[in-house]
Order: sequence, then structure tokens, then C-alpha cells
Amino acid sequence: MENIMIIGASGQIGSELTMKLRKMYGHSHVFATDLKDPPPDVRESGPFELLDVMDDKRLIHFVIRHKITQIYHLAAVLSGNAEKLPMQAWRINMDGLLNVLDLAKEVEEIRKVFWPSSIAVFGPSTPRENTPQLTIMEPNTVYGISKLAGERWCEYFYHRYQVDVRSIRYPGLISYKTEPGGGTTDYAIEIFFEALKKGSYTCFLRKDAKLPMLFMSDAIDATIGLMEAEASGLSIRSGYNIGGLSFSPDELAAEIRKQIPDFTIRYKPDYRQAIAEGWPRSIDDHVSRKDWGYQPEYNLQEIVKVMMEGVKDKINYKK
Ligand code: NAD
Ligand code: AKB
Repeated sequence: MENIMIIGASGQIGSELTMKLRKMYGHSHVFATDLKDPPPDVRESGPFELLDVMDDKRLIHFVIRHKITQIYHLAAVLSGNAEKLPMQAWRINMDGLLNVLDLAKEVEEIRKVFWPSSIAVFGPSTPRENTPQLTIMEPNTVYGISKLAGERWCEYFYHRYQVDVRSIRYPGLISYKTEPGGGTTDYAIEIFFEALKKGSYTCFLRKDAKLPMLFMSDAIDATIGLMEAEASGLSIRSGYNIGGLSFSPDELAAEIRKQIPDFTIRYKPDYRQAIAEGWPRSIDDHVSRKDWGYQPEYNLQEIVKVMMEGVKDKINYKK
């Protein structure tokens, strides 16, 4: 029997991953934790506890008390916010991960750990089109540096202590349930809320800032797919590349305009444009497809359709 702990369960990914894992493993076996309260469905459908991943003593008590066998460690400071407080972001992103890896090394019952990396591990010297799994990695953001160091630590713990840690380099994730946490790709979510509320949006990236993106349900399926894969088939213990689709703000705006013909977009790039310029424009994910059968489903048209419906419900849109 599995008992699963999610750290960062109130965030954009955690709030959806928790619900999916509860359906699969039983509601009482998926323990959600975060520094802040979760959305009502997470709070009401199973156990939730306020917990700081920096508190290693409480962490170990929690794991032993609930006989935890798998940890999904999602808590982090994302790219945009990390540039505002670099040292704080570094501490949360690194010490949080090291607490979890060290715990998994000490507690034999913990069989598997998931920790997300990001396309932010790449930098301006990386080939930007069809970015390979193995390539030059010289990130120039504190978030990217913390993700690259995190990948090195994951691989180290796997080889040195046999901790079965698995990781994906997520691209920008698109969803409407929970607000995104302060990243560079957040524009691709905000745009839907503003389009429906105001009919216009001011984008903080340039119109041609093309980035790899993925719909949340594809990201959740990929995460669980990787965690359920046979360990013997996994050739990567740093972070797996996964792609999906790639688009720029003006391509997304054009797709939204098919549903809201009067929608207008202005461009006012800020510090996040420089972050986007150091990231890949598209991703080569053939290693993930080969090792554990990664296969995303949603294209841009489908994402826009589902986002429009979801955001309308969320804001009680009436027209
Ligand atoms: P988020 O900011 O929405 O959620 C993170 C959650 O962690 C928040 O609920 C926050 O309260 C919690 N948290 C922060 N500090 C904590 C602490 N000390 N102890 C416990 N909880 C704490 O972020 P997200 O988008 O859900 O991302 C989750 C993970 O996925 C992060 O590691 C992020 O870097 C990675 N990722 C996300 C994306 C994306 O597009 N969302 C892309 C690439 C990688
Ligand atoms: C961010 O923009 O910081 C995240 C990411 C791609 O890691 N969405």
C-alpha cells in the first residue's frame, strides 16, 4: 500500500496533482502539505497539514507518523519571483530539496521521490530550437541555477545512496484552477482571465517570445507516468526533457481572437523578457518518449478551447 506525501500541494501543479493521485490511490492515502491553505477540494477530500519543507524535524516526524512511501516535492520559488529575492529563492529551492533527498536516504520506507526541474536549467548558450536532452547548460537566472544544481543533487543521491528520485524539466504549464506562482510563462494563463474580463491584455513578454508550453493534464499524466515507470527503463536521473507545443504571445492572442474577435493585446516587456530570451523555444523529448512512453495530447486549439470554458466557469462569466 502506498502513502503519498505532496509538498507544495496548494500551488498550481500540486492542487491538481493531489486530486488525481487521490482518485488513483484512495483519498486517505494522499497527504497534502503546504505553507498556505489549499483550494477547498484538496482540503475537503483528504488529509492536509500546514508544513514548511525547511523544517527538517517536522518533516521526518510527518513521514514516520503517516508511513509515507512516496514524496512529490513541488515547493519552490519560480523564475520571476526568484529574481526579486535571489538568496531567499536559492535557500528555499536548494535546502528544501536537500531536506527531502536526505530524508529519503535515511527513511527506508520512502521508495520514490518526484522533484520537478524546468526548462530554466538551460541558458543563453544552449541551442534554442529542439533543445536536446544533453547539451550546454549555463543558466543565468537564480531559478535556473537552483534547478540545475537540484538536478545534479538528484543524480548524486541516486548513484551514491540509491535514492529512487525522478524528475521532469517542465515547460510552462497552462491551467485555470489555481493561480500560477510567479513565473515567466504565467502570461499564457493571465491572458485568458484578462481577455474574458476586460477584452484586452498587456503582455510582459515581447510578441515573438516563443516558449515551450504544456497543458496541465498532460503534465500531470507525464508526472504520474514517470513515477509509475519501471526503474530499470530510466536512463536519466537528472531531469527528463518534455515538450508539448511551442507558441509566442502573438500566436496565442490570434487563437484567442478566434473566440473573442475584439480581443486586443499590447506589449510592455519587463525583466521577464530577459529570462525568456535565455530559455529554449522548443524541446527535443525523444528520450522521454523512448524511456517511459511520454505522449502529450493537447494542441494549441484544444488548450484555448478548454481554457476559455474553464476560466468562464471560474470567474462566473456572463455575456
Ligand atoms: P506554485 O508557486 O504554484 O506552488 C508552489 C507551492 O509551494 C505554493 O503553494 C507554496 O505555498 C508552496 N511553498 C513554498 N515554499 C514552501 C515551503 N517552504 N514549504 C512548503 N511549501 C512551500 O508553483 P507550481 O507552478 O505549482 O510549481 C511546482 C513545482 O514545479 C516547482 O518546483 C516549480 O519550479 C516546478 N515547475 C513549474 C512550472 C509551471 O509552469 N508551473 C514549470 C516548470 C517547473
Ligand atoms: C516559470 O516560468 O518560472 C516556470 C518554469 C517554466 O519553470 N513556469
